[in-house]
Amino acid sequence: MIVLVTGASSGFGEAIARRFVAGGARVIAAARRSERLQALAADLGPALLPLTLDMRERSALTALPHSLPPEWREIDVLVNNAGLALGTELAQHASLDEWETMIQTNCFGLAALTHTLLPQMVARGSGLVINLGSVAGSYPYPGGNVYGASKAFVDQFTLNLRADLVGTGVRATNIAPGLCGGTEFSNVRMRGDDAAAAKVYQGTQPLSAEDIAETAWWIANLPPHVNINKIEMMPVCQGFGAFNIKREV
Ligand code: NDP
Ligand code: 8X3
Repeated sequence: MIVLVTGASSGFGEAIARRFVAGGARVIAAARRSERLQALAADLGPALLPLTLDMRERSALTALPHSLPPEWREIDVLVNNAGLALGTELAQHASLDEWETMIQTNCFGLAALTHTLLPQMVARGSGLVINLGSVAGSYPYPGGNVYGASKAFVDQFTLNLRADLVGTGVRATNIAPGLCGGTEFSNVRMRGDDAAAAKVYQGTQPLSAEDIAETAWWIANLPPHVNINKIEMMPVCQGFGAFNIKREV
């Protein structure tokens, strides 16, 4: 099994790469920070191929798989994991540049890479696209705005892939996690304010990257007639908020 994992330089992507290599797969590990990928390759050996890739660079995405060594080109599983949230400001105070980065990475990059790799999967009559969505794609919260909307795109894109792929043997899944610690997600979202990032997880037992990796491994190893459309995961300590109502006093 050849697996392309985006965002493999940290968090879920790194854990997914480790889990699939441990299970006997060959993994193409993609991200911008090549030194992280080189370290992962040094750790995991020849079953891991590091690939420097910016999900905002359309031409780099469409050049795949031809830019890979020939023996790595038949990709069985695409894990569209690279993504980010930037900021927690309300929409009326948010940065338009940050909105653009989230939409480019979480939506366009994910769609473009899928578009590039789907024809070879369809031609072979098998393949799997695992997209990393979020509970933020289903449930709104203050400050979620474009991040939540980008993950709603991931949810609906996955379902529409399913609609288009019926009869091809190619599968598609949205893994939608809630609070998950031990990754760089909140450090990035808080723009490097590590104390603010740590507070997000204070007093909780969040999901771990390994929980997500195990789920991805399970999905990829189900019998070929089984498609998990969406799997939503939360730590037991997380629940739902009440509707926010502004009352006149
Ligand atoms: P991390 O910040 O630890 O990992 C994000 C990964 O995405 C990094 O490897 C980063 O690599 C990569 N990435 C970001 N921008 C780009 C880009 N332009 N081009 C290529 N790679 C990029 O976060 P997580 O592991 O926690 O998150 C992974 C995914 O899971 C994201 O899509 C996130 O939205 C989603 N998610 C996370 C949750 C959480 O609570 N942690 C919960 C629900 C969903 P590099 O910087 O080297 O390019
Ligand atoms: C990450 C989960 O709740 O921070 O997608 O939006 S949340």
